[in-house]
Amino acid sequence: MRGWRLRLLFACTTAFSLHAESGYDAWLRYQALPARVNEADIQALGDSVRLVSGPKMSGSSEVLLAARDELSRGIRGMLGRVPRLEVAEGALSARFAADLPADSFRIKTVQQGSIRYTVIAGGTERGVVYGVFALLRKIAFEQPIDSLDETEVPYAPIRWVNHWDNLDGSIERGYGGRSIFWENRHARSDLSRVSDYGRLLSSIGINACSINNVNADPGILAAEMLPEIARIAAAFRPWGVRAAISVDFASPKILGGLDTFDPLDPRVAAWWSAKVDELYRAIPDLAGIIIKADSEGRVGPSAYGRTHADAANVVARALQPHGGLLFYRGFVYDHHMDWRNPKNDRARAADDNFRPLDGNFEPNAVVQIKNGPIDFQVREPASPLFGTLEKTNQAIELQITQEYLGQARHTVFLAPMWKEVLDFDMHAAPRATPVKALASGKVFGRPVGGFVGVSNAGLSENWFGNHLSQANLYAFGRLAWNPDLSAREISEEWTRLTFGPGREVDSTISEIQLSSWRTYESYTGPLGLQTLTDITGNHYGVNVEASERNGWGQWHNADAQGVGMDRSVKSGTGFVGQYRAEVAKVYESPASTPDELLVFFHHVRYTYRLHSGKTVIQYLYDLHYEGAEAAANYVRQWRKLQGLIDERRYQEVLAQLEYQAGQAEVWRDAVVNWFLKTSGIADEKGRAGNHPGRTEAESMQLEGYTPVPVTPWEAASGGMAVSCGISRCAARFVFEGSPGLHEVRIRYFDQNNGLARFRLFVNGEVREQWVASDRLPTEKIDGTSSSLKIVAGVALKSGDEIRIEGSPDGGESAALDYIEIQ
Ligand code: GCW
Repeated sequence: MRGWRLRLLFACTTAFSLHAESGYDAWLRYQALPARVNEADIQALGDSVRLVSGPKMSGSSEVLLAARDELSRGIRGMLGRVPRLEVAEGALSARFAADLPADSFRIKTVQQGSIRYTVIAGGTERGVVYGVFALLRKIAFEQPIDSLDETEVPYAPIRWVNHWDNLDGSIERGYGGRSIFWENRHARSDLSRVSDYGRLLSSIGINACSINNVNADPGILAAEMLPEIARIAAAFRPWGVRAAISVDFASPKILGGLDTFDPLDPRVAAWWSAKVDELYRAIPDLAGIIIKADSEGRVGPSAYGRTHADAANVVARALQPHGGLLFYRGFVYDHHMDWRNPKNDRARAADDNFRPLDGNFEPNAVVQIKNGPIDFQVREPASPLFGTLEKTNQAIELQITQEYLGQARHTVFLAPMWKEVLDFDMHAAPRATPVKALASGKVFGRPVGGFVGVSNAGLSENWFGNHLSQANLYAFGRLAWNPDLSAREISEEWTRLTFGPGREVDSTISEIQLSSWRTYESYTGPLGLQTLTDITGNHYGVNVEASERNGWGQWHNADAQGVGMDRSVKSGTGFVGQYRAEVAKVYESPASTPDELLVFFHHVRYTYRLHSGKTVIQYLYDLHYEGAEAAANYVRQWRKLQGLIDERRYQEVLAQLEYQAGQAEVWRDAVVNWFLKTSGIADEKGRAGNHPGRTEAESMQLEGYTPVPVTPWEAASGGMAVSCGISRCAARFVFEGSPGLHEVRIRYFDQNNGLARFRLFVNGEVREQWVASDRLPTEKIDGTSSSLKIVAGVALKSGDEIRIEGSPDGGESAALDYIEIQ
């Protein structure tokens, strides 16, 4: 009987759960749990759930009410019926919450005689919300909830996200639509997205969010802006998320009308102090201020010969009376470096700049350090600065938005990469000193420290523009709360909550996620080459030489004999010497440097043998083929999930993975061909430079199309494309392969300045047509616009004519690269 009932329920809820989902609820979907819909499960919680917060706060604030409503929403969604929920005060608070540190929580089942109830206690109200989300996760994971007794304390007090949102509503390096905060230099009139975002942040323990770009518009501090910031802060407040802002260091001059912004000028100090007072009158719980100075064209203390500590401190002091924090970014470097000088090295910049200042910062100032010494590349070693600062607060900055990591068009789950950095032992003291402990202030007993993630979620329905990219925000929050969690645990949690439950679903998605960073690395920049992208442009498409011979310092020094930056002390830039001796010892010689960072630290010949025994060049070839194959495999894996998850997200992720697989081939061919040409060393397996079944467009019979060289040459097969300068052009050739059903793969270019149309004909009959309507970030024919159309199941025999017709539109010339028949 019971079995039947369960099965029936299961059938209903499965059907129900497959309704189209937009991704808006992310991991807070609260899907009905078929196996648990019975009274016993609800009764496990007792007659009620009581929420109590530490004595410092009042018992009925909006945070506690949000916590109660969330609990009700979650339990109703998953279990069908809600027990009594109470916000309790007084004795319960003294008994369960009084000893809890801020932001921590306790969940406990209490049995008093015949009365049983569950208490969720928080050191602060925020802790209560975190406890609520933790209990809801337990229910979602179908863990026992009938005799709970556990306490969780967050690893670090700073668990922030930064947004690089501009006041006009655009987002620097944002890939999920426009700003949820700003439009047209005002806070949006409808801030419900901010509130829903606050809920997501709160669910993973994030307690503050900065709301404007670190490349800050001075206007953020204008008097008329403060009420707007206050509205955004109010939308976050019920979720225990505090707002913060980024400021322009020249504000005293630009906005305040002073003739200087010299941090040591008393008028400047007075201006900051008055401005910060004004800010706190409008937003009493403002979390703090972030400053990017003397970096990438931003002005800073160097204008007056002052130090970064002087700059940080003048604002930090203004914040002190209000309990606010000042974050000063460690991302300071010269982007006009002379590449001809082999001793120059951008990687040195953070340590060179901040080492001499250790101990000179105010106690509420925090140096915010990017995970690696360069800039969010696909792989970098940990920044040596984590191990250098002993008397200065620090926080690690991780990038959730996938700037150099596929811009939410490639699935790249970042927890495995972050874990490698967080767990890396910097040997800064005789005991183990992993980056997570240093950044959190644990090693040198700093008062504050922790984690900052650059999130840049936007107005797109699924927040990031890619359903699978949501996992990076989830992972960031979970790691900031507990960096000892493994990448696998996090990915399994996220998958279960976001797409599950379902065994096949859980394992397939988790496996894709867990391998995705290494897959991306293998086709975009293995061995520590860094992401081989257009570094002076959109940071997206392939462009192997873009980082060379310019002042930005992301050089990899590839020449005919070898590749890599010599950063050793003995013969190179000396960067290795910035690490503590134990670490420096490993990186100083190629023999002891791990393969995956070899060319980050050393210039080696292409014939140099890795620890695996392969030569560098063969490894580069092999890995690019493996990476592209792994990306293609994601599509196959994903297809198995049809019918097991809702159709809308199934189709959207499928389209994204298919796109990624096509793009991985462009990367593969470009990087492989580039190294083949530069090194002159053949691929042992004969793949590099050989493309079976491929006909270059420039070698077809052209009607109206003209051949054009592509820049960079490696972004197009054979270095050439054909482009159409009239209203319609065509290219044709005769198929000479074996008869049967074939896949016809057309590589064309889809810029963002037009909607060119294409038609594929076989023997004069239209077989497929499409519009090049993607919004890829380029107006050029290059590695970014290179796109793939696959037409499957085309019956062909030798002698058939394949003809492709292109109709340009706007600036888009219906350019074609090749057709490949498989
Ligand atoms: O990675 C670079 C980005 C810039 C960014 C800068 C920074 C906000 O390309 O867009 O500027 O880092 O972190 O300040």
